[in-house]
Amino acid sequence: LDKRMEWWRDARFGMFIHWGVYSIPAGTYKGKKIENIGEWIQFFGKIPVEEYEEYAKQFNPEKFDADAWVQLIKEAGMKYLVITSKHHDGFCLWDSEVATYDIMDFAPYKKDILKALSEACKKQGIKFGLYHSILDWHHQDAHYNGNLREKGDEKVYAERFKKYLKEYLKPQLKELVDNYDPDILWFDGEWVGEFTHEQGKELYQYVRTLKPSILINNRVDKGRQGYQGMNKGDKDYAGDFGTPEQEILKNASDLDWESCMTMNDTWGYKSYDHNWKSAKTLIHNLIDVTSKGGNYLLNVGPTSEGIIPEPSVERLKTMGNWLDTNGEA
Ligand code: FUL
Repeated sequence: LDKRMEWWRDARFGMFIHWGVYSIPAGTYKGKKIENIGEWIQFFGKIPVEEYEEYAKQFNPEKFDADAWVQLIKEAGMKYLVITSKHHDGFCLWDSEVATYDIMDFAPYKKDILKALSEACKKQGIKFGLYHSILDWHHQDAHYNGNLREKGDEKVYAERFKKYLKEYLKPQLKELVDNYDPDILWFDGEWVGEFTHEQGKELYQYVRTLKPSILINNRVDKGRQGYQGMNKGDKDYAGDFGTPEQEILKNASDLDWESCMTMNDTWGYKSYDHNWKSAKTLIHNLIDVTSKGGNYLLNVGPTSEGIIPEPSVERLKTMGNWLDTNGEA
């Protein structure tokens, strides 16, 4: 484990990218501002799947420039990125063979976003990670606990979920590992009703078999144990590192953990969220996290055109400058 974790422990600072179809409504549905985090607008706005699909048909981020994004990552002093290959809404940022709800088959853009980014990362020496949601609001068999499915026989749903794991989720993970050679798989949405601890352990093993050196977060398993993270010594719990969210642990230097955080109050882009943390606060957080043995995974939510919002860019550059003058944390 130590050998496998080495680069990640040294890395300290990474970029989280929440990007997808939700950047089109950008927090507003039918003229109404929908409360809560932007990437959840389908859920909180109670938007029917067919209606949400209309946004996907408009997703055409013509200003997206993979090299420029990775350049910014470097300027910020970050060493890795984690981007949403698929968030809870189910839309895929690559050309999935088991789905049509993806950037090639469903949206006008017709360019493989993950391909561009993974290549830019390789070229510029940045590690490449993928966030992949287990929960899926678009797939009929994978959104128990959502507001989009009728009540029914739990046993039937459990069977259907198994089928989803076998015929949809796992093939997708294989595509992702084979085609983009990710360094990290960052799971989420593991709370989905039918998903079990046994399935979590199995999923972990499956991905490790595909690529033995890959790192996998704790949300691959059920329950987010210990520090929202790893339960030290609990060998039965799958995952390589804990993932406290919007939170800095008090004292956990004996654990591998990564604190993910937003710069404003949303992960996915919301046009009217201007509640930015100051660069000073962000630098303070970075020091706080790394001094306690954690990594800091700081989020950006690009627009539907493919632009990283200017307030984020400014802050990232300020952080990079600070790191240049004050030495790496
Ligand atoms: C949460 C998700 O539900 C949010 O949308 C976001 O991706 C965050 C990092 O993890 O559990």
